[in-house]
Amino acid sequence: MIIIKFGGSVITDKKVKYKFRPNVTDRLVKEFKSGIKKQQLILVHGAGSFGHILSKQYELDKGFRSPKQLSKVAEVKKDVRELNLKILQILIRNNLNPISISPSSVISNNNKSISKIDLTAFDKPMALQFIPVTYGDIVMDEALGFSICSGDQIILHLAKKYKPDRVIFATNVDGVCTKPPGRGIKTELIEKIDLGSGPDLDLVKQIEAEMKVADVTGGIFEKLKISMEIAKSGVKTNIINGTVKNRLRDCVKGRKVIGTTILG
Ligand code: IP8
Repeated sequence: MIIIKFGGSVITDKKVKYKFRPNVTDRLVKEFKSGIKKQQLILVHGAGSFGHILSKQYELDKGFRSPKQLSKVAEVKKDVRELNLKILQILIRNNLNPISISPSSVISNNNKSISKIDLTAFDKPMALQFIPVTYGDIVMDEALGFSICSGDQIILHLAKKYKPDRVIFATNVDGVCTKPPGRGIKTELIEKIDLGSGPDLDLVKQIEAEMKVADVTGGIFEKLKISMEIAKSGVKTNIINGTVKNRLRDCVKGRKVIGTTILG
């Protein structure tokens, strides 16, 4: 099994509300399709500018604060569903058989973390070789009323449960760097983090300040933390640049590509 995340910053323009990138998404779909052999696939996608902008503006990541937020929660949930529909359409046009799983129907949070997830919603479609497709969403939260459940959090749970051969995060950066890139400071891509050999956590913490755009679920640093959690259950993660042509294809094929690999 392979679990792939289409990052919201790849499939949308994260700075422009509702700017979907159909061509990029279509290319990514074609790439994993040509790379995959017979493995089962689960696809998870981020919310991008369909979820993060309003969530940040109305502090939806903090949970219920005021009744004024409710219409915004409703709106974001509709918006991320709309993004999901666009992706389903592209998958179907590429002759794949996706089954969409709405996170809020199968997941509950407690204080921003997943406390319940109904995996039969994934098991049953997979038994028929459908591709389960799910996404970052707002879900009900036992402590906070509602909270954000990122695609990365969902992947962490799925990876722990299904122990896939690999998790691949298709992001808009080459991987995790020693320092935030693009500020004239010398930075290097961290090619491999092997938890078994004790990674230098101070090094990876330096990238925390990287994401300047609205991102209520933490950006590349959060992704690294999640990948390290995934690695603890023995599952390998690749963080790669999905904006570069054929990188996802080659990664799915098991070729060595530019990126950060996290091993348990
Ligand atoms: O883009 C965030 O999911 P992500 C979901 O996977 C919302 O982090 C609603 C902002």
